[in-house]
This record gives sequence, structure tokens and C-alpha cells, in this order.
Amino acid sequence: MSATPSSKLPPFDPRDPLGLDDLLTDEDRAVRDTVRQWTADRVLPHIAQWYEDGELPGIRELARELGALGALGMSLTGYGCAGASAVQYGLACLELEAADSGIRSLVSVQGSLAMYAIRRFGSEEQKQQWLPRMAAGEVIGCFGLTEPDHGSDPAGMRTYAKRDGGGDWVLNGRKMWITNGSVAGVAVVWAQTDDGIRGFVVPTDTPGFTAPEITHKWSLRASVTSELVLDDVRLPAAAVLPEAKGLGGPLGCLSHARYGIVWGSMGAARTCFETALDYARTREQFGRPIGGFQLTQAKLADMAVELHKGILLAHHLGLRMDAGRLRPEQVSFGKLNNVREAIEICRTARTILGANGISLEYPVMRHATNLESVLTYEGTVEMHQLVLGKALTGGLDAFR
Ligand code: TGC
Ligand code: FAD
Repeated sequence: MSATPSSKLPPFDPRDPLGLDDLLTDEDRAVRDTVRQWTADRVLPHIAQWYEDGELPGIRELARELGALGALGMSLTGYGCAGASAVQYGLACLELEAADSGIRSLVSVQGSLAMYAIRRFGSEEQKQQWLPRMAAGEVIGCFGLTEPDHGSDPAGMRTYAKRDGGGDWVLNGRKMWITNGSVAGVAVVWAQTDDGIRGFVVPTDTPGFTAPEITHKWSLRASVTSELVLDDVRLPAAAVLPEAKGLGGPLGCLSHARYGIVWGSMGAARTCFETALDYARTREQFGRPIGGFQLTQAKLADMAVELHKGILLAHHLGLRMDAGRLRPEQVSFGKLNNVREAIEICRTARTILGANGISLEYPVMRHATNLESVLTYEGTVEMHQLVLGKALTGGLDAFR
């Protein structure tokens, strides 16, 4: 059969060269456009200044607006959550991270980590108490897994929860690098117990809980990152997440959040690619636009290929998640590939912008430095290589 005559083909769109928009439903597009418009109104006009200042001012107001959009706990059902599809949640992550990884982080930690932990592993009372207010953005949540001496290897965590004679839990320990920590009203904290690792729902006004902010970051500067200090934090027996037992609890939450990053990282990459494309068309050297040089075209072609392959991969994983068929190893596949390629795209975009590439007047360096964190959190490149390596080799475990 002959190919379709090119006169009948849709025009080539440099911003969607594979025609991936065709994969979306009208509802998907509406979600995407709503979140994109919100970032255009509320984030993009200010983000460079927030980044320079190293703060996310008005985070509580932003959280309430994101709640009103239905973006918090977006793919969860009931308790005020939007019940959107995994693909729609992914599209929202992409649009948020196209603005800044810090905004996507706020949403990931709230919805995929803190809310997801309570929705999946919590008691009915915990769900009723926290989820509707978290979905509305009235209460911000955080997720405390990492410790100063246990990052990639959370199984060795030292934070300990002990039961006293009356049945209360008493928590002691420290968590490190916790997104949203100092602004959170509720913390999901993972701790060792006499029966293995358990999760606890900790109201942050509980005596003994403090969350000093971590400053001097050169990445994710428009995001709140904190320590959590637990000093004889006394909680009722009902504070434990009843359905989470062992490391599978927090790792199950991570699968959900990592899925969002598979999409989100492509948002940061898209912004950098589009910025570089616009720049290459207009910036002239040697008497013509730098986009006319073959070396620049090769860079743009390679960036476009990896960007749209990454979006296609994210969409595929989204469809699998919606069908209840997404395995953790597949999430590792996506996080490993997409964040690694996103940072490469941003670094290449930086070269196309020359000296302007390092300026906050353009979004490229901001995204590239943000992605240094995204490469590390939610499992480093090496952790995802090892998860995949273990699965590929039929279970040869490089960890233990
Ligand atoms: P391993 O023996 O492999 O597993 C322990 C148990 O967990 C189960 N499991 C999972 N369950 C659900 N989902 C997953 N993805 C799972 N992966 C493993 C597993 O079946 C086993 O169950 P059982 O019943 O047999 O006990 O555990 P390991 O100790 O060998 O650890 C391996 C490793 C490296 C995969 C894991 O520990 C790991 O993922 N390390 C990286 C830690 C990490 O990602 N931390 C992230 C902290 S949160 C964060 O960064 C938020 S930033 C968010 C933002 O700002 O956007
Ligand atoms: P380490 O585990 O010490 O790793 C250091 C290096 O050694 C890495 O390259 C790692 O891949 C490598 N390595 C370790 N073990 C092996 C091995 N077996 N084989 C080969 N290489 C290995 N955590 C939370 O719990 N909640 C949060 O909200 C949160 N938010 C974060 C926000 C930011 C901005 C950042 C930067 C981090 C955040 N984290 C959070 C922590 C993050 O998840 C950890 O930093 C991450 O899991 C890595 O742990 P680590 O930094 O201790 O590095």
C-alpha cells in the first residue's frame, strides 16, 4: 500500500512533531489547558524572582488554588479528591513542572505521597480527618522517609516509635530533606517499631515536633525543604497507618509519586527545548540564525526525539496505571529514562543560549539545576538502574 499523499497529511508541528496530541481525549486536553493557564497566570510571572530569593512566598494561597483546580490528590477517589485518570494527573504534572519543578514537587508530595499514604493505608477516621482538607489545599502535608544517614537505603532508618504502657506511641528521630516540611500541618512519618517499619500520621503542632527549614540550596530554590525533628513526640494509638506494614508501605507511595515525575520531568525538558528552539531561530551569528547551522539542528533534532519519546513513554505508563497493570519496575524504567534525558535536554538547551543560558532571564538554567534534585530524589539514577537490573536478571539482588 502506498503512503498517504503528503497533501492530505496534517501540517508538521515543531511543538508536537509526533502528533501525540491525537492520543488525548477532550477531557485530557481540558485538564492540561486548565493547569497550563494557571501556571501562566500564577507562577510564570514570578518564578524567576522566587528562585532568586530562594523562597516560595504565598505557598498556602497557591496550595488552596491548586486545591480548587482539583490538582491535589488528583487521581485519588472520594474524600474531596478529583478522581481523575492517571494520564490526566500526569498531564497536570507535566504542565506544573514546565513552570518549575518546585511547584510540581508541592503537588507530588501533597497528593502522591502524603494523601496517597493516608488514602491507601489509613483508617476511615484518618481519611475523614485529613483528606478533604488536604484535597482543598487547606492543610499541607509532607512525607518523612529520608534520614541524615539513610537515603537510598531507607530500610536502615533509625527513627523509632515505641509504645508506652498506656498504648500511646512515642516517636524519636530525625528526617532530612523533607519537601513542604516547615509549612505542613500534617506529616506522614515512617519509623521503625518492634514490629518493623510503620507509618504515622503526625499533626505538626504535636509537642516535640519541629521542622527547621533547610537553606543554601542551589536547586529547587522555589520549594520548601526541611528537617523533621521528633523529640519524644507522643501520639495516640490511632495515629499509626493500620494497613502499612514494612518497607512496602512507603515504597508503594513512592511508585505513585515517581510516576508523576516521569511526566513532570518532560515538562521541564519541554520548556527548555522550546526556549532553545525560539532562540535558535532568532539569534544571529556569522550573518544568519544559529538554527541554520547543522550542529545546532542536530542538537534540536536530538532534543526533540528524546522529549517526545519521553512523553510517549509517560503516556504508555499512564495507560498501564489506569488499567491497573503498572509494575514498580516499569515506573523505575520511566523515572530513570525521563529524568536523565530531561537534564540532558536542559543542558543542551543551555549551550544553544550561549551566555544567556546561565541567566535567570531565561528558564533554562533554573530547570537544569532543579533537575539535579529530581535526578536524586524519589530514588537516584543508580537505585532505578539496580531495580531494573534486578528484574532483568531474574531477581539477582545487588542491594543485599
Ligand atoms: P526490597 O527488599 O527491594 O523491598 C522491600 C519491600 O518493599 C516491596 N517493594 C515495593 N512495594 C511497592 N512498591 C514498590 N515500588 C516497591 N519496591 C519494593 C518489596 O516487594 C518488599 O516487600 P516484602 O513484602 O518482600 O518485604 O527493599 P530494599 O531495602 O532492598 O530497597 C531497595 C530500594 C533501593 C528499591 C529502595 O529502598 C529504594 O527505592 N530506595 C530509594 C529511596 C527513595 O526513593 N527515597 C525517596 C524518599 S521520598 C522523596 O524523595 C520525595 S521527593 C518528592 C518531591 O519533592 O517531589
Ligand atoms: P545516598 O543514599 O547517600 O546516595 C549517595 C550516592 O550513592 C548516590 O549517587 C547513590 O545513587 C549512590 N549509592 C547509594 N547506594 C548505592 C548502591 N548500592 N550502589 C550504587 N550506588 C549507590 N526525602 C523524603 O523522604 N521526603 C521528601 O519530601 C524529600 N524531598 C526531597 C527534596 C529535595 C530537594 C531533595 C534533594 C531530596 C529530597 N528527599 C526527600 C531525599 C531524597 O529522597 C534522597 O536525597 C535520596 O533518596 C538519596 O538519598 P541521599 O541523598 O542520602 O543519598
